[in-house]
Amino acid sequence: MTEPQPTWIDEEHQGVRYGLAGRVIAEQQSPYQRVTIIESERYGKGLLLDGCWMTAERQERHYHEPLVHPALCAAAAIERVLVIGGGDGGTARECLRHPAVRHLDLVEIDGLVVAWSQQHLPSIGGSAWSDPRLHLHVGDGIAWASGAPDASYDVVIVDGSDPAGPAEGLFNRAFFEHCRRILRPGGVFATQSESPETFESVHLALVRLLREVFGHADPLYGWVPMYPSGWWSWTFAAVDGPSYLEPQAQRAAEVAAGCQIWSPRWQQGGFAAMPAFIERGLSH
Ligand code: SPD
Repeated sequence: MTEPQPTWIDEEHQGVRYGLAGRVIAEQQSPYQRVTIIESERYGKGLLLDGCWMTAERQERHYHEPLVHPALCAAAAIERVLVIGGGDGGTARECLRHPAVRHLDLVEIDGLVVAWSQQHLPSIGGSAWSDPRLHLHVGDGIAWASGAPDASYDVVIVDGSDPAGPAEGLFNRAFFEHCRRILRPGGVFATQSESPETFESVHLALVRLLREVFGHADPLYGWVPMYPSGWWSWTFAAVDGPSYLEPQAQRAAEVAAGCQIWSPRWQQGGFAAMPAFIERGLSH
């Protein structure tokens, strides 16, 4: 059988296409969403959910390192970590590079995302899949957070997709209140918080809500070239104070040499790089 010729695979928003030349190698409707695996020349194999880019082998570090290290380098302790979503394994992989992490619960709603990531994108989860500290649960992360005991995690990370479909509940007050409740004192919460350009109103509403719920929340800006506009954000929150702004030197030193994007210097610039229209939007 001849292989399909490369074509354009696009995510489309508001009259703009964000695409890669490549071919679809697997596609299936799961109980939750359409799961697509592609192969591209530029970024290798990749994953889309409901037609939206999630990750790709040679691009994923732009997203996973900024989501993980500001939180893991700041929380008072990092013994117990919860990751909600993140079924490709990239967020878990970055967390488990921190030797002080003893137990990581990864709660992904869609078993097909996990199975196909392990099969087609094994480098993204890497050694996380066989790390005894990883506890994989295929189930609803919102229910997991609401059922978890008070003060049971040092870090909670939400690595969900966009606020439509199965990830919608990962953007609301009730869910964030549980995330705050299950954090230990000195704990840090982190979530992907969409593009300030393509999803300006979602981004603003999310940062405002996290500030209300946790008391402290700040967005970090960077680039994920395959995502809409390429301009992305991650938001960190904490009850006790904005510890996430400054990485602890010892923790940073343990992971920095293995990072492609994140460094203490990059993080400092990313928090400072708030665009003026977002600064204005957050001031009222
Ligand atoms: N619009 C893309 C939002 C993607 C968030 N999660 C990606 C999963 C990578 N682990």
